[in-house]
Amino acid sequence: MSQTIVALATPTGRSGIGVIRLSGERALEILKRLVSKPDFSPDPRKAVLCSLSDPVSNETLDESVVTFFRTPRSFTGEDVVEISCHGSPVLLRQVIDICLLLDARLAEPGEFTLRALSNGRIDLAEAEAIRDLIDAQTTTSARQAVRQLRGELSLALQPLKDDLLNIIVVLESALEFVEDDLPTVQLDSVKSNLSKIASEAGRLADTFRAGHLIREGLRVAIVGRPNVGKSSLFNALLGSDRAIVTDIAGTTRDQIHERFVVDGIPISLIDTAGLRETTDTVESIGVERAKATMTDADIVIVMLDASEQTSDYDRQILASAQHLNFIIAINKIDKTPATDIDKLVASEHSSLADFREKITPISAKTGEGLDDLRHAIIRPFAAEDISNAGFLVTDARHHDLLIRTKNEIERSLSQLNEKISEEIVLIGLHNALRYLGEITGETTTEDMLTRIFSTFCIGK
Ligand SMILES: Nc1nc2c(ncn2[C@@H]2O[C@H](COP(=O)(O)OP(=O)(O)OP(=O)(O)O)[C@@H](O)[C@H]2O)c(=O)[nH]1
Ligand SMILES: [Mg+2]
Repeated sequence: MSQTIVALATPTGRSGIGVIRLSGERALEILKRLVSKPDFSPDPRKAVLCSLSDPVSNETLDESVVTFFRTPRSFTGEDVVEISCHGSPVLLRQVIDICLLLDARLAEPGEFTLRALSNGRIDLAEAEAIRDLIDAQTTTSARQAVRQLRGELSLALQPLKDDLLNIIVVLESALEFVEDDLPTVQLDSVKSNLSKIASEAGRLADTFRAGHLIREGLRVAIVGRPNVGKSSLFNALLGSDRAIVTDIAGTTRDQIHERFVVDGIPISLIDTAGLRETTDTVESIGVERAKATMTDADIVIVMLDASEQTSDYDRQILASAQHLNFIIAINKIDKTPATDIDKLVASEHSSLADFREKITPISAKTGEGLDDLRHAIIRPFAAEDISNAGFLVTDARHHDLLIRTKNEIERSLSQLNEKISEEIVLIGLHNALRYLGEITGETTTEDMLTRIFSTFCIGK
């Protein structure tokens, strides 16, 4: 029997309420000691107001609400006790210490969820969804995590596993009767089912492009020569005066980054030091950092000043962005008569004619063009509105396993077409079934589980 575990389920620090959770055989016993009532027998799933006290000193610790969940009808499937104390870090520490004295041990990261998995309360994809929901940075990724938590991925995979297993059974029975080849009708149906499974695995894998985007987001760097208005744009996109803006060239020296969201995609926006040659040591370090950041970014916004001719510096910056993913923001259109791309390109910025598609005219000062710029940032990554997309695969592990499943099945399919022995074909199909099982956890190794659960937070 596994040991009873305890952890703070709410964040550390002062708060209205702090919840301590216990799971395991001794959970109720420990609660009885904490409320100093040896015959305490709370109704399962009912909140009860209790006085907690220190069993050694008999000192009253808190007035708390406790809830008991009897095995197997609990999150972990074991006896679970949740104690809602007042959210004092000192008090919470004291209650946890008492639980440890009473023979509980501190839970490892994700251990409550791991127990829920081991006891068959949830599958691995659902367990990972709990982690993703907790870690979600945007409402879009939270919504996707909830869909996975409610079993959408597992449900989508079940028919693939069932069909694959049926095919394996057919081919294995054909093996037993070596003299008889599989009748053509049956073979055709096996092939067509296999290609359906492969294409469904492929379709699910393809949703990862959008799924990855809503989960990991984009790194976006604003670069340009000094004073073009990079920090002004940074502030305007964030809607706060985060970066210092002055009319002195070389104001920004160290880069700063902040997050915001466009259509469900989390964006990490980076303001950089203006690119120019300088003898100032601090500024030149900033310039070097800006260049490094540029190459690391998913997309670079090269900023130009609409009220000034494109300079050699601007052209150099554009040249260094050539091999990167970049767009051009022509800023300060409030200062020029030409505010649309055609006029800008026809007047001060004729050397940009080749980049027409990449240009967005903006004014960081008045806010004009900023919506267009927001969309220009995400356009190369999200063709359609992904905040309202269907179910998306968001986990790289799931994506990888789906691709492997598809590849194995396609290989088996071409082996069938080439009339290669069923024995060989079956190897690939068994692999495919194992990969699908690894997503939901039936065939996941201990090592893998340890690795996955180490990415969870303590108390979950
Ligand atoms: N008229 C007008 N002025 C702007 C606009 N954007 C920025 N400015 C002004 O341009 C000057 C430079 O702006 P910053 O945002 O500090 O420019 P920067 O590119 O961050 O400059 P460095 O940090 O020195 O590289 C400030 O005086 C801003 O008020 C704009 O859209 N229109
Ligand atoms: Mg700046």
